[in-house]
Amino acid sequence: MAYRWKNTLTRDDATPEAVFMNRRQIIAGLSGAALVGLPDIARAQALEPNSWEDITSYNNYYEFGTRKEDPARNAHMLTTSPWKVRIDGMVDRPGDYDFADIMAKMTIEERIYRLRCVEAWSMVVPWNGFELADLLRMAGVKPQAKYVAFETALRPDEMPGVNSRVLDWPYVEGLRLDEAMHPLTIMATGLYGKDIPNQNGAPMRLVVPWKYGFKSIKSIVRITLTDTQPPTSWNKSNAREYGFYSNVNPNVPHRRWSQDSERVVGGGLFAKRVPTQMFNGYADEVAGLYEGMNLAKFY
Ligand SMILES: Nc1nc2c(c(=O)[nH]1)N[C@H]1C(S)=C(S)[C@@H](COP(=O)(O)O)O[C@H]1N2
Ligand SMILES: [Mo]
Repeated sequence: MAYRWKNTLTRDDATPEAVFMNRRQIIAGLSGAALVGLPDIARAQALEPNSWEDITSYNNYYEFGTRKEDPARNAHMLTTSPWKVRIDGMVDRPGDYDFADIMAKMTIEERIYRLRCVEAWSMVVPWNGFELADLLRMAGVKPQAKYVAFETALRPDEMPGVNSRVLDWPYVEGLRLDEAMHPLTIMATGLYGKDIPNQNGAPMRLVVPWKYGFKSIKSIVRITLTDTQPPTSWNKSNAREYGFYSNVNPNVPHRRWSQDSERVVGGGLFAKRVPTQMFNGYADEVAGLYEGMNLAKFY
């Protein structure tokens, strides 16, 4: 049964993208029609997805360049099939898993989440994907494991951006095991019912909706279960500005800008700024993971 966060109710059924689906990216979420008859309070909370155009042309994927338009221009160079994902470390069944075999075993559903970048912009994305917990259970997590480390592909021939030393390649990220196992944490494999475009992290990228966007690492080739906190790219690059946890928190400013509001991408003349919410609006679901942590502090 699909886990449904209360605000993941809507899709804009006037959006033409919604009608495109393929066999691998079956939409199992609520259709727009399901909104009809909902009380106004539910509509008011509902997230209106950004357009396909917004989501696929305004990206951060530094392996393809640092400007927002670079990934859409360059990411076609990435070969995503065949694709292997090494799952290793503290697991019962380590190995090189074929992405197609993973897809055959996982339940794909739709999750409409807000993505909040640490740069103070956001958009609402109708992902298709599966729960990371299901993949980790497939590999069998050993009891000693406390963290999950992730690694992006590093292909200098296909990724023009890795010739720049803007980050230490490959891009790496990490989660605490309980964060990784949380039902909101997904591996996204699709967008608007189609295969996820390369610029968004094909064939498989992490989405952790209550954390700043840089935690949602793209084009994953390796997942390692470990008992020590793994290094993460932005923390290695600047530990004073980017923490390991990096939960969305309007009360903790970035050292160079406020985090208390965000620019909503798209909208043209109607572009707006909205207040940033604690845990990006997912506090009811995830605040319990951080009991005892001082939410006024930088982590
Ligand atoms: N490998 C890799 N993953 C990455 C990034 C990156 O540069 N390289 N950028 C991150 C940042 S900063 C954000 S905001 C999101 C953007 O995801 P999107 O382009 O799908 O909106 O991807 C994250 N994942
Ligand atoms: Mo970001």
